[in-house]
Amino acid sequence: MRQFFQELGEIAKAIDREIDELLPTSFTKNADILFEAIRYSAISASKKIRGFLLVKTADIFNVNREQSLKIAAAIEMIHTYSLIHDDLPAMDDGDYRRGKPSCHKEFGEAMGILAGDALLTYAFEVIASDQANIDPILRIKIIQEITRAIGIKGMIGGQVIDITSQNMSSDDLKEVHKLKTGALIEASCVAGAIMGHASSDEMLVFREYAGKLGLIFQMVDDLIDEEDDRENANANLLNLMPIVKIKEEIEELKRAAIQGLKNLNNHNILILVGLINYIANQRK
Ligand code: GRG
Repeated sequence: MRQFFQELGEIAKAIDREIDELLPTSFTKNADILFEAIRYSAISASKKIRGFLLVKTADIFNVNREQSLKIAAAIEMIHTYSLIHDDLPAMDDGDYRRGKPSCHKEFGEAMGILAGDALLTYAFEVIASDQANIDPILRIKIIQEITRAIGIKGMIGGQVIDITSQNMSSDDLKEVHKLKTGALIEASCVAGAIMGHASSDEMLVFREYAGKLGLIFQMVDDLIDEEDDRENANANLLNLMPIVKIKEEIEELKRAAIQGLKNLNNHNILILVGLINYIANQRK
């Protein structure tokens, strides 16, 4: 596990450097506040799990790091946008994020909305641009995968169901988890596989693995909520299933995901096994 944490830390730093280089610092003096807000949120204490997943999946196919880090940085910009918007008063109304005041608390609500919008838009500018020399067909496939994951039938749809639904069953809530949190995690892995020209069979394995990883991620987050102040909490599996059952399901999802990866018969998948172990065991 020590090697896993070392790699996670190194890649997180490399993604941070990439984001730092990619993000513009200025455009016109009167808009400098926007760049400050974007950098405040995007370059901060984040684990960079989605970007790590993308880079390590791409590594399996020996994709050039310059290329995978660029797309990983874009994925992390999209993730940061979702957190900035999720923290807004109209959503989860979060005062703190990544160990400091949330974006709108620091820069005001309007700037929070705009910083999120700008990060989302800029991420696609990065992916579509030719600066990393990625085959344009692959760029389109990556954009297709990510937009599907974060759009109406993905993250946004999941957030809407979460906000508007009452009396969800545990299965309903797991579907929301898959859309709201899992879809971008799945897309991160699939984007790495797309960059590596994975075959359709390989693609399926990565999709299955990352789909399960995404669901585990949110199920563990629900478990963590047990210790938190849940006055304003969203729907949580803890209210719908016994803890022991949630833990059993996490173990079963993990087991199935690892088995799928092992069927690829490739030694380089071990880091993805490390990742799912790490996510499943986080403060569980
Ligand atoms: C409002 C557009 C919009 C979307 C909101 C993604 C989403 C939909 C909501 C997620 C909000 C949230 C806090 C979910 C809980 C899962 C969680 C802890 C996400 C944080 O992800 P980490 O732990 O964060 O990977 P870091 O800071 O390490 O990047």
